[in-house]
Amino acid sequence: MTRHLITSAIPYINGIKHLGNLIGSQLPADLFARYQRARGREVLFLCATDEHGTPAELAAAKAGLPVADYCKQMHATQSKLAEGFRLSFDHYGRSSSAQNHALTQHFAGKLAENGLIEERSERQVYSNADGRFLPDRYIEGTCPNCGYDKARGDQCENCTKQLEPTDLIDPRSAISGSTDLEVRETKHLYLLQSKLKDDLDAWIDSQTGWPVLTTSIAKKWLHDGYGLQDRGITRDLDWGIPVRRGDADWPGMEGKVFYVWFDAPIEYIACGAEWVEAGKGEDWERWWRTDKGADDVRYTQFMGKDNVPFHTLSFPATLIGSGEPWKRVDYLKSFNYLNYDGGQFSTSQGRGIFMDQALEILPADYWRWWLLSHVPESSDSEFTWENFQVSVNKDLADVLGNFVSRVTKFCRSKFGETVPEGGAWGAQEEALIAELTEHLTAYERHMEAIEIRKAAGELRAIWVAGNEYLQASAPWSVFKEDPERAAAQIRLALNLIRLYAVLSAPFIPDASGTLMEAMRTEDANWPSDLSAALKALPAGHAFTVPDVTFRKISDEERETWQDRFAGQRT
Ligand code: B3M
Ligand code: ZN
Repeated sequence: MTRHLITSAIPYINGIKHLGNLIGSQLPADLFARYQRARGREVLFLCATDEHGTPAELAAAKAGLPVADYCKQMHATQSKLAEGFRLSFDHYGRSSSAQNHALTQHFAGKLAENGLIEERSERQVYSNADGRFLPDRYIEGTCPNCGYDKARGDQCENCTKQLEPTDLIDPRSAISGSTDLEVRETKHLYLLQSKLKDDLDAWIDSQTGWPVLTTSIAKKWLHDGYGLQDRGITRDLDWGIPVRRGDADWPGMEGKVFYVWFDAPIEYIACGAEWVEAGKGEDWERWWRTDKGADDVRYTQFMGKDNVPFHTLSFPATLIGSGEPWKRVDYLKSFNYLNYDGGQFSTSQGRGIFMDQALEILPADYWRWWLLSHVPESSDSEFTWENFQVSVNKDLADVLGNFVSRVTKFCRSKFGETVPEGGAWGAQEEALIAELTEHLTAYERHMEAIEIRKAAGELRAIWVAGNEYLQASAPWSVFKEDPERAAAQIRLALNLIRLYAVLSAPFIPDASGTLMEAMRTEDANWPSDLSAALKALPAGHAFTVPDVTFRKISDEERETWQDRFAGQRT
């Protein structure tokens, strides 16, 4: 049977992620992982923090911490939030791990051996006071265009003009403020991606099942010649993976590190090794090496659309260029952007709702349901508080929550807290099962194809069908004339609650757990035949009435939150 290797783009370490980041890769990846596990398939689901590069250094400096300490703390924070949202990673690793150091250096060594790496000399600004080369954005000065005195070496924030560090008037180091700067020669490594163009082209052509958004982005970068320019894969930074050729020193590269986008995707693989090191798994190569058993692995990646070129071109170039049999992605699911209330979510501007804040105001399932059912799949989508309130109140409280509460409370009052016996199914029940079967088939099809909005629509339809059945069959009136018939109806409805728990678990795992507990069952088997599945809880089986599964969001709450999140996060 196919095994599923699933990775989510690894979030930058530089701060707590907002809901736009969450729905752009990690949450949909979790949905898919949970679904595949529920279907009984073997899954390895990996994610990590992306800890290198200038943004990590800058964030650490802002927090007043050594960068290693900052990353360690922020990894712990991000892990906790991931747990809060019930992201079911088999391992949540770190791109700064020893495993990633070794593997990144290994790949660089192989690429060099295969003639795919070239040293090139460049001229770059060096700060004598800081004793280091400065990346463009670490240089500040006066903008030659508008006179703004805090323009950065890559761009003036005030007039948006793109700059070269040498354009700045009175340049100084953004680290120390020193003006003792000079332009020096420095050597960097370039990955000769252009030599791999034909291999990449052939590989992308062979990926017939990819979504249009993915293929069109890949082809665009491949053919306009820009994406496949040879890429500088080293940087003059202190923090990062030291440039080495496998185990050996790389003469002339002392004090340099690999570029963050070179080592970040390699962390997907290294994370497997971390998973084993952490004692959670036995053999990571069986997932990652086609010569070591990964032939029956289907590898699915999840990411935002801006990450696609790195995953369709740069990372495959590393893997192909190594000449070794590494598992490559089979299906790449990419997303558009989620906007926030008429604008964009923004980490730098603190705009929108961040993962920690979301969990402060409501449990994970409320967010998971809204985000997944509004995932920016075919176009950008927008979070508004009105829409959030309407969806939660309607789908979760009125449809699902209300069904559970009516059925369990009615049963308790008329038959007690056990599944009632007597009566038989009739035409109404047959019709319901036929309808549910149709929706279930569609639900499974969309989940397999990772068509998330469509899947959410089918799940909602499955909940609605139960409500309509209850409304039409009206056991509360039937009970007066024919208690046996009412018993049969309620027995079915109680079984529907268990079925809902099983089918909804990938979307709303906590609520699903609550329902399973209330139904006092551990039978979470995915149904193959609904007539049988709806008899899983036999007459006489005890249950309890659960607490409110989902509560409604009041207008007052909505307004309070709207105000609270209108400004900038402080
Ligand atoms: N950290 C960018 C992002 O979070 C980057 C992804 C790396 S995936 C290997 O969007
Ligand atoms: Zn300017």
